[in-house]
Amino acid sequence: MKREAWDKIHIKNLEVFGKHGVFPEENKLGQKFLINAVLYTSTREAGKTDDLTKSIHYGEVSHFMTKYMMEHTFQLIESAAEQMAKSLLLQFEHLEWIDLEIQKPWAPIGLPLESVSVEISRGWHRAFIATGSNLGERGAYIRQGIEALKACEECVVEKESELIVTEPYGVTEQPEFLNGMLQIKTLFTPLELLEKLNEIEASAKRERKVHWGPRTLDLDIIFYDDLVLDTERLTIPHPDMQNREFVLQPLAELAAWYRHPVLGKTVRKMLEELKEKR
Ligand code: A4P
Ligand code: MG
Repeated sequence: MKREAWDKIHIKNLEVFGKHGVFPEENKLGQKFLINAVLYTSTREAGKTDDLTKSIHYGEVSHFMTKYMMEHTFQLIESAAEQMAKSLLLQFEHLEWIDLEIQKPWAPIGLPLESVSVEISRGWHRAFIATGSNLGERGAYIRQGIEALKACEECVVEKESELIVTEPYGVTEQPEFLNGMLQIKTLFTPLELLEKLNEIEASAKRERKVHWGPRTLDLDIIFYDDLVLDTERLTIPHPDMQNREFVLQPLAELAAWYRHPVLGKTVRKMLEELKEKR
């Protein structure tokens, strides 16, 4: 869901005392900070039932932020905002997205400014990750990959497809593959997610030798929200997914209705068309 589509809870000018700053006296004496937060969530269920547990307790969020700002010391308000936004997103179940502003009204720069502040926007993204292996203990490598993603605090594995045995595509002179699909939510940017996946592949002793060749573990990003990204290191959606039954079949198990942001077709439609071509 797009950020604009969520409901919002506003916390305005929460005053906290902290010791963040690049000057030693700031870390020693401390000063006043003001926090503004917009919490994106769905208040619909809480609104209908009058049940606080279905929403985000803004009192708890305010106390959490106050404590966080007091217990940590950062040089930069950029870091304070970044780390606190992450902790809030991990802590509060119904929090999908947050706009967080940290103001420093007494910034010691020797000039009469009213205030300086940093404002960031952070939240959960949905991504689909294709898993593949055609060397050694294929199932164990894939499970190892899934466990590594689960162990990473920035990622939550929401759904896993069945693993299917597939004929090699591209370079056909190689063993059969085991393929699957994961739906995750993640706080990582697309590039950070790629780096994490590469790290997990490397720990499964993957060696990049032959393009399209055999591998112990392959983890590809298929979709990331409805982002369209073309860079040297990363293409999203995966540029060849519509031609790969070993991607579309497990993806259809999790999200047949998902519409490709460039081709405009659902996963189910792409899979049907591919099967017709066979
Ligand atoms: N890269 C760009 N976009 C992406 C993306 N969306 N997700 C870059 C992941 N990586 C992406 O990939 C090379 C580089 O692609 C990455 O470093 C990243 O910067 P790689 O996995 O190192 O190289 P590769 O796998 O040898 O090449 P390629 O083109 O990624 O191969 P594929 O597409 O992974 O295909 N047949 C069956 N039945 N099942 C399979 O799983 N897999 C392949 C490999 C061939 N045939 C197969 C299967
Ligand atoms: Mg790959």
